[in-house]
This record gives sequence, C-alpha cells and structure tokens, in this order.
Amino acid sequence: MTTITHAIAQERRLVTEIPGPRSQALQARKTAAVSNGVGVTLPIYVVRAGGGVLIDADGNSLIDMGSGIAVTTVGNANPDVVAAVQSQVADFTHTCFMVTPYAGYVEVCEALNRLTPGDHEKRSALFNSGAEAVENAVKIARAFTKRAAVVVMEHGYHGRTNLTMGMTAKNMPYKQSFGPFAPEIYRVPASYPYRDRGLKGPEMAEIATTRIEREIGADNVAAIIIEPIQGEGGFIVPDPGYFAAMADFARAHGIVFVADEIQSGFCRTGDWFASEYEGVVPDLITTAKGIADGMPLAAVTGRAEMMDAVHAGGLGGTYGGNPVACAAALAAIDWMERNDAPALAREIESIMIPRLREMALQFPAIGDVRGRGAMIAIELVKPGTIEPDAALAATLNRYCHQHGVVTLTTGTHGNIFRFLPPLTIPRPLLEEALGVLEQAFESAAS
Ligand code: PLZ
Repeated sequence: MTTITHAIAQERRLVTEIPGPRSQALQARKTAAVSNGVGVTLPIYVVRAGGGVLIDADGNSLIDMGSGIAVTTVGNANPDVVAAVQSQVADFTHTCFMVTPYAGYVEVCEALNRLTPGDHEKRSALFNSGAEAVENAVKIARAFTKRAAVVVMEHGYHGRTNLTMGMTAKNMPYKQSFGPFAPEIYRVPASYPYRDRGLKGPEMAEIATTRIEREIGADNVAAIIIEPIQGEGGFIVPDPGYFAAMADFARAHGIVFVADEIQSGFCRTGDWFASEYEGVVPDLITTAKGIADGMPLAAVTGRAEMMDAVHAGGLGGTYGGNPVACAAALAAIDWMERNDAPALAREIESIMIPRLREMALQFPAIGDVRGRGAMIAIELVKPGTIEPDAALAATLNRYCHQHGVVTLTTGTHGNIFRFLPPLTIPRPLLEEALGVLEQAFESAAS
C-alpha cells in the first residue's frame, strides 16, 4: 500500500476488558440520558481515531473494520481534512447557501459533476444526510417526469425518514411501529446471486420489469432507485447484467434511473462509483458518507435537464452544503484523487477475498464470500444449507469486539458479516483483523 504516515500508533492493544470501566460508566450515563431508540453496536467510547484504529476512553486501541458505516474512507480525522475544516471554521461557520452563498458549495458541486459517471451536462444539490438526498432525488424525478410511482428493490435500504423508511425493505429495526408510510412506493425483486437459485442477472431483471409493467404501469413510474451493491440489505452484488438491464428499461420508458451510491460511492468499491463497474451511467446519483470524512454532507447529482426541472426555491434547507462540510469534502476528494483511492480499495479486496475464501473452505458456515474493493462480506448459513445463521453472526461479532476489532453485521436476515475498513488501514492491521475473525470461527466451533 502507499505509505501513509499516522499520528496514532497503528496497533491493536487492549489494556482493559471491552468495554472498559470508563466506557461502562459512560454507557450508564447514555442509558440515563439518551433515548433507548438510539442503539449502540459496541459501547466503547471513542476519544481519538485515525489510520485503521479507534482509541477508547480506557486507552484501548481497536482495529476499525467499519469506518463508522463506510464514512471515514480517507481515514478518520484525515490530516488534510482536519486542516481544511480548521481553516474554514475560523473564517465562517454558516451563512445558509440559500441566503448568501459561498464558493465551497459550488466547488463541491463542480467536483461531483466531474467525478460521477457520464460526460453529459450535470448539476448537483447538497443536503445533510443520505436519507435527505434520496428524498430529494425522488422530488426531482417527480418534478421532471410529472409521474408519482417510485420503484425500489427487495433488500433495499434508503434511510429512516418517512419517505425513505417506506422505500427501505427491512421492517425491524427501521420501520416497526413507525407507519403509515408514504404511498406510491413499489418493491420488485433484486438480483441476489447466492439466493436466486441459478437465475442470472438478465432473468432477474426480466422478472422485476415484468412486475413493473403489470402491477404499476411503466408510464406511471417516476424513478427506479437501486443501490449498485446493496449495503444494509446484505452487501449483495447483483449478478452481471441486472443493474444494466434495469437502467436500460428505465431509459426505454422515460423513467429516471437513480443509483443510490451513499454506501458504495467515493472509491469504496474500487471505482469512484460502483455504477461504473457495469458501465452504467445513472440519470441521478445520490451520495453521502464517504464524501466528507464524517462531516454531514450529502448530494444529488444528475442530468442538467432533470436537476433544472425543479422550480427555483424547490430544493434546499438551512444547513445543506454547510461551508465546513464542503471544506471537508473538497479536502477528502483531493486526497482520493492524489492517492488513487480506487486502487487502495482494490488492494484491500485482493488481500481480503482470497483469505476469506480460504476460511470458507475451513468453516462450512461461510456460504458466500462477496463484495468489491473495501466493501466485503461473508454470508453465514447453517452448514450444508442456505438457511441464514444470524446467531453465528452475532457470536462472531461479539468475539471480534472483545478481541479489539470493530466489526459490523448486516442483511435482511442479520446473517451477513461485513467489512468496511478505511482505505488508510495499514496492511498488517487488516491481516491481523482477519486473523481475529479466524479465531472467532474456531472459538465458535469449539
Ligand atoms: N442509502 C444506500 O447505506 C445509510 C444506515 C445505518 P443516512 N446506511 C447506514 C442506520 O442504521 O441508520 C444509507 C445507505 C444507503 C441511504 C442511506 C441513508 O443515509 O445518512 O443514514 O440518512
């Protein structure tokens, strides 16, 4: 990997049990002060982070295999981002771009228009969160097409606001007791190669598009919204041809094709955007997470005629494209370009996939190894079947946490063990994390 210097020692070092006494005390305060609705995966309270590690309040140093859910792609507190944020925050913190604008917002939009797939004329608009970007993509598609229906996928995830909850597939924990949801949202089959019983990408697309024609009517559809690699649904990489066939169908019927690249974008999968893998040029693309190294920023980027179909004043919000978040994004994007971040992601894939395939030979509970770049997962099943084993995912997760590796699970069935390391993670730490996972399997088997 390219040599990256780190301010924090890049090591796994446990000096207390996990969580330690200071984290436990903070967790007790959390229980007393924070809504029970806000869950915590691993209650170690972080005081510093960078490279590939998180340091907690007890002085433990844990390997970060989650990047705060695919956010700190350029490394937590990346020094270039820190410098840009410090400089901006000293100049001004906020004006509201809709009241008195500033250059940083325009520069982020220019960068998005340049970096997203396709060389057609584009425009962008900035928001605060991924869910907000998805909502705005729907607003834009409806304004452009003058149609109402929105098509989403089985296993899809798009956020926790009312519209995006309705667009999200999984009930618990995202939707339970929070309805009613917005109307005109329709769900069709996604391509899930491990579970599609041999059906190929184009065949799955045929099933999905036939459903759209029969049950909704293609002429009523404003937008088809797909994650090129599904994130919360289980790191599902569609079978070749599915994603492109869905884009072709949209184009043939005047439907706006939206790629939700909030988790897969910004070099995470070994390309700048995962849509590029199949050469698909989405009409609109939603981004967030990796765009600004953790500062809240999200965007919709797309065809000028679609983005400009909205009346002036129809898009916005008090904080969208905050100047500090924009400064962070410009520094993060610059870092990605200078360090060939897609190549860093591909290097992580080349280390992880062979090692996980080896483990799959040894541990029959690993039913599938998949993913691209630094977005990699294993699907856990009851050996000899494809029956999901969520309990094993939870057991392995606990083992990794207790041994100083921050790991995450995902998936509609909760049985996917996923890896989203920062691209700055030193190679030996990555290998050490995989070693801990191997021990977790051994410990679960004994
Ligand atoms: N679209 C594809 O992955 C966020 C959600 C974690 P926000 N994924 C992590 C959780 O439990 O809330 C996500 C995504 C895709 C949209 C979103 C929503 O982005 O920034 O969380 O609103």
